Order: sequence, then C-alpha cells, then structure tokens
Amino acid sequence: MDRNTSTVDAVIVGAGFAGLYAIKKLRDAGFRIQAFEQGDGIGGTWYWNQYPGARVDLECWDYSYSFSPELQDEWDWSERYPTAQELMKYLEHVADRFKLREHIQFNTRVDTAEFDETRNLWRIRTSDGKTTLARFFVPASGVLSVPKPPEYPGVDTFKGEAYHTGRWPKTEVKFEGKRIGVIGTGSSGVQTIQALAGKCKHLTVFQRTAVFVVPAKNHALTKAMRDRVRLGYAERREISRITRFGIAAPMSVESALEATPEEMAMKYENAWTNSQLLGFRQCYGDILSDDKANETVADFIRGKIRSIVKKPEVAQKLLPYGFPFGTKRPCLGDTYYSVYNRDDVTLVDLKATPIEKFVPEGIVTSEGLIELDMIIYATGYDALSGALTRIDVRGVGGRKLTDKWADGAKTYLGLLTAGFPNLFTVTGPGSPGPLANMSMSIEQHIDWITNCMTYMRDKGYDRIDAQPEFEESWMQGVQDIVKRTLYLKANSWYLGANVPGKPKVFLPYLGGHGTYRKKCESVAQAGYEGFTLSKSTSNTQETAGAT
Ligand code: N01
Repeated sequence: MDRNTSTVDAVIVGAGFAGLYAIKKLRDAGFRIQAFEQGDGIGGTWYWNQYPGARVDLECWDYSYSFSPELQDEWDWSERYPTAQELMKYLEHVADRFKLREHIQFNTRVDTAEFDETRNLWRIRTSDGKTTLARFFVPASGVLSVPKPPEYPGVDTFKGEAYHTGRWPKTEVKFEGKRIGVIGTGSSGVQTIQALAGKCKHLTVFQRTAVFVVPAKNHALTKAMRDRVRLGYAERREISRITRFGIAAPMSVESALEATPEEMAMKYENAWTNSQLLGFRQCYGDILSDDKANETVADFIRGKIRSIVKKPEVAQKLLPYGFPFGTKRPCLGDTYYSVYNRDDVTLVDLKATPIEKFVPEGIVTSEGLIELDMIIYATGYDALSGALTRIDVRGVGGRKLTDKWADGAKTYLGLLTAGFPNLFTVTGPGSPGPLANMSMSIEQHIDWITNCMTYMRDKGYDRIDAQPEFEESWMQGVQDIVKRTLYLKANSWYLGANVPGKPKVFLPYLGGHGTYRKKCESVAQAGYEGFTLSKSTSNTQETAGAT
C-alpha cells in the first residue's frame, strides 16, 4: 500500500452534532475511525451558519446530547434558544471533553467514495489527494448543509457584498450605513431580518412566500430554571424517546372541528403567549391532517399579523396563504412582524413584483432598480439528499448514487440504500430526520449503526446491504403516511420542491420518532430483518427476513 493510502474501520464525514457523536460511539466500541471535516473547526451546521441572529428553535434542554448525564449536568445554557455561537462552544466542549479532535482531519472534503466489491471496502478519496480504505462509510454531513443559490440572471454581476446564510464568513461583516437586501423568508431569513433591522441604513426584504412566524419567547436562563429542569431531566429524555417529535410535548388527540370557539380561542391565545415550535400543533390532533382544522390556526395567526403590522397594505403581503400551517416549517421570532413598522425596512412581494435580474448596483424588479450595498441569500438548502449526492458515490457494479436517486432518494429505514453496502446514512431520506428533534434522532441513528457494526464484527460479517424489496416497501410506507396528512400541499424543502430540477418526493418519515425507534429496534432484534449480511472470506450469506 502506498504512503497516500490508509485503512480504518469507518470513515465519518462531518464534525457537527452527528459526526462528533459517531466518532465517540464508534471509537468507544473499539472501531478504528477517521473523520473528515470540510471546515476548519468543530460545529457542522452551526459552524457554517453564523449569520446575524442565528439560533436554534428547539429549547436547549432538548436540542443537546442526552448520552452523558455528566455532560448534561456540567453544561450551563445561557438562553432558552442558544445562539449559533453558544452551540459552537458547546460542541467544542464536547469534542474536548471526550477527546474527539484527534480523530478529525479538518479542511478536508470527501470527493469520491467507491465500493470495492471484492474486498467489501469503501475507497474514499479526499481533497488532500489521499485515499482511505474503510469497511464502513458514515456520512454525517447534515440534512441542511448544501446551500441553494438563487437562480436569477446576472447574480455574479452584483458589485457589493454577497453572502449566503449557510456559508457565513468567519471574518466580521459590517452592516452600519449599508443598504442591505435579504432574499428569502424561511427560518434563516426571519432571524437575519430581525437581527439587521435598525442596524443598517435600509433593509429590503425580498419575499417569495409569506411564512407563519410564531413568537419565540426567548429568554435568559437563571440557575433556578436550570435546576428545575435538571430535577426531571432523565424522565424528560425518556419521554422524548417515545414521542412523535422527539421532545416531551403532549400532543392532543381532540379535533379542532369539535371545539367551541371560546375553547379554541383560549388554546390558541395560550399557544401564542407561551410559545414554542410545536405550540399550535399540540392544540388539536387534526391540525396537520385536516384542511378545515388547519385553517383555524392559520386564521388565528393571520389575525395576529394584522394586529401587529400597522400598514394594512404591508400586513396583507405578510399574510401566509397557499399552504397549510405547519407544512412548511413554521419560524420562531419575537420581533419579526413589528420590524415592518419601521421606516427603514421595505417589504418587496416577489409574487406581485418579481425579480428580473441582478445588476452591479443591486436588484431590478418589475418596478425598477433597488440599489444595494449587500445582498444576503437566505434561500435555503438542497436538503436531506444534497450533502450525499455532492460526493461522487459509486456502489455495487460502479453504479452512481445520483443515478439510483435520479427519481428521488430511496433508503431502507433511512439507514442504508440498496446496492451501496456498508454506507450508513444519518437522519437522511426515509428517516424522521428534520421532522423530529435532530439531536435525539442523531443519537438514535448512531446508536443503531454502532450496534449493527458491533453485531457484524462479532459474527464475522463484513458486508450489509438493504434488500431492494424492503427498501421499496419502506419508501412506499413513507409516501402512504404523508398522503394522510396535509404536507404534500406545500412546496417545501421536505419535498425537494425548493430546488429546481430536483424530483418532488417527500423524503422524511412522518410516522413519528418513537414509532420509528421501535421499528429500528425490532428490525435489529430480528437479526437485521430486510438486510443481507455476508462474509467475503467464506462467501457465507445471511438474508434476514427474506420473503
Ligand atoms: O431555508 P428555507 P432556511 N427567490 O428553504 C426563499 C432549519 N433552520 O435556510 O418558500 C426568492 O426554509 C424561499 O421561498 P419559497 C429549519 O429546519 C433552523 O430559512 O420557496 N426567494 C424561502 O422563503 C428550516 O426550515 C433554524 O417560495 C427564494 C427561503 O428562500 C431549514 O433550516 C434556523 C428563492 C428559504 O427558506 C431551512 O431554513 C435556520 C429565490 N430564487 C434554519 N429561492 C433554527 O433553528 C428560495 N427562496 C431557528
């Protein structure tokens, strides 16, 4: 073997929440591992998303690792929804506390991954020109990590500063005295807009689709608050593991259609006042499955928007229509709607006045030129499958992953895709992924993967592949579940609808985190039902659950 090639048990991609936990779990289980990270530091999503106002929208108690009670006890969060900077500090602490850095090669991109069928090894080539041979390939590269650029003529001709929220520079960006345009009003746009209003000369928001923004009610945490949560933390985590969204939030089973107007008004007022991401969805069991039930929430929030935004013509543009509440991820924000009462903020409704082109001085809409010094693209991501399809992955018979996924990504259980043995996806297509608490989902995936690799090592197997018929049936199940909901009515990134040319297939499993966890456990207990396990040396093959 030449000096440029090394061999390990597993290659991990990424040093964010998923990558760090994969490094810890697999190393502790005795596997030799190598992780590659494109950035020059720890943090993954939070490393790249240092845009103004960036913070998580799940409470810190839930959006954090649960694997170590000691870590849980010693880390003091400062706010209910920590900033990207605080999350980075937390992840850096985790990396140092568990001595994970030594396994990570920074500033290194994985370019290609090719499966060697004769030896059941992945041959992984990286941007430093080196090759790593690995039995297992674990891309933990995130579900929202490939920024989607805007698709307008002349984008490159703009002479001012231009940034994507998902690739925020590490150097300081100055806003004072500048005319800034923000394109996009999803979670990233909403946070950026709130943070920049009043901090620059003029802010112009280019809105294609108005979103539902519910109050964040972020606040600083006191010692008493932290102590209170710690008292019941173990139980909170246990409950989270069996719930639909991976957090301990009770979901009502009542129908909104059977509620009296007074009851409903009280519940919705309470959800607005004591807000959190799931607040409205907790109120009734049919909000995500029945149009009329959903409209009661949508209507309530539209009423709030009208009451906050002083100019009726601006309020009108901000009213979300055309998709049910919750089918695009709702955003959290405390000042979002009131920002539009400022004289130094302008809202451009792109449905009425579309962008025609970019020019050196700014953006030309159907109403003329808007001069800008800076443009911020909050235009989202090629979600779920994007990070994996950016790598040139070739499986059995040299088949490209991009060819296999040309009509939509397919996996069995969101864990393996047939024809690409020993490649484990983490919170990817076919898993609850972003529709549940990501940190809880990540731990569940990595635990399952580690147990599976350990089982294979103990039994002498060196290859695992998903059986195509199980994969088909799993993905069919994913589609069957979503058809019973309202999610297909929105052009969301869950559906790939935000990326021109991407097949429109709903990728997350909507059956719930708890149900999914149980299914994964039962598959493992049944000897990895639906997977084929084999040994290259003896050519022994075991097909679990073959029909
Ligand atoms: O991206 P998005 P995001 N011209 O895809 C618009 C997580 N997250 O980065 O709706 C004009 O949601 C697009 O318009 P439309 C969270 O899961 C979490 O904001 O497609 N506009 C939309 O308004 C979130 O859901 C946190 O019509 C264009 C926006 O850009 C996910 O990441 C913070 C356009 C994109 O919204 C993604 O959020 C941030 C174009 N050509 C992110 N192309 C927290 O935890 C796109 N748009 C708080």
